[in-house]
Amino acid sequence: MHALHRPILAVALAVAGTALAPALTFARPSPAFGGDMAGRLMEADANHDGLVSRAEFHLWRQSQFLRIDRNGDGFLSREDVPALLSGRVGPRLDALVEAFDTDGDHRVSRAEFVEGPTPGFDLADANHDGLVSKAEASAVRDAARARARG
Ligand SMILES: [Ca+2]
Ligand SMILES: [Ca+2]
Ligand SMILES: [Ca+2]
Repeated sequence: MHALHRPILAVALAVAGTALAPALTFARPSPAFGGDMAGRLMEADANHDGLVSRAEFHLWRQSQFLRIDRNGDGFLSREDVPALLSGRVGPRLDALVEAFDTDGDHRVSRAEFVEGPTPGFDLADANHDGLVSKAEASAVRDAARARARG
């Protein structure tokens, strides 16, 4: 960890952290994150047919996993949060571990994450056909924005 004290690296980590935070927001299964998630859900549409299938969603989760697993050990844990960001990002990661850690080892394996709860997808898939359309994603986003406005 001594390398982290070098200022340039610290800045690089701060920038990386801004990418890490939304990834964690997405992963966190809380009703409040619905809008945030829906805005980015269409990123999972790998074949660009305007629909996100569960298979596409799971594939997308794999790329999210690689983003969050910053130390590349194959598990999501506090060790992936730079000390610099532990105050802001740490609690989100704790929430993620709480929601996704099915075997109770206090870290989240790739399988636990990829196959874990999908509250955002479920919320967006209003007609329960296993596909999220652009319209469904927009509807969730708009509803969340309306809630945010009060
Ligand atoms: Ca698709
Ligand atoms: Ca890790
Ligand atoms: Ca685990």
